[in-house]
Amino acid sequence: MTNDHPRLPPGQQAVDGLPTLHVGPVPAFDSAAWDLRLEGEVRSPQRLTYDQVRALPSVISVSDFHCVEGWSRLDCAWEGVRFSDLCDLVSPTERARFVTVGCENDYTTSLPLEDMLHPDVLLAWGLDSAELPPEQGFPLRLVIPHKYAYKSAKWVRWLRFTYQQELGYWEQRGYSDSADPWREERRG
Ligand SMILES: Nc1nc2c(c(=O)[nH]1)N[C@H]1C(S)=C(S)[C@@H](COP(=O)(O)O)O[C@H]1N2
Ligand SMILES: [Mo]
Repeated sequence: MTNDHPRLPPGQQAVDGLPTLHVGPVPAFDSAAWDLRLEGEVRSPQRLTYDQVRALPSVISVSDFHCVEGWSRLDCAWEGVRFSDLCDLVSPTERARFVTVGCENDYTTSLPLEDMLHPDVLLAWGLDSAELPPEQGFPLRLVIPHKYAYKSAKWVRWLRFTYQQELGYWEQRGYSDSADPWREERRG
């Protein structure tokens, strides 16, 4: 991201731990039954097993995490695959403008494709040199540091490339869809 804004967004306080926050129970993970579907406006839809996901080229990317409720956790060292690398696998069509992210327990969010393509946007399985704890999104979560954390969906199961935007779980309930922490876009 650019450095033309303060590191800590307005109205945020840095905290030490990562407070755990989600709707519904922590889902069980069965690697034999689990898959990740990449679908919609793409030339080659994919269905990846968990082993296939973990075999993709991975990176460690350090970024800050900003929850809309006012806490920020600085310097999270996320490990996973860049969304842009997943994108290369499926080759989006010219019509692909948004991505809807679908999770266990019917949690969803969505983002413009352009935002998803930033190099610090990962599908992550690790944090700070350890596997993610289940309550923090294991086996796979989205990390999109330049948006409020309700966009960083845990327990991701599918990514749908779309032409029309599909509003996510919190976005349908009054939270901002653009969710830019430096503009304090908290409510829609
Ligand atoms: N599947 C799912 N992902 C989710 C949520 C959720 O309810 N379900 N909550 C979001 C919100 S509001 C926040 S602040 C972060 C919290 O991430 P953490 O529990 O790892 O701190 O997860 C986000 N991802
Ligand atoms: Mo949040």
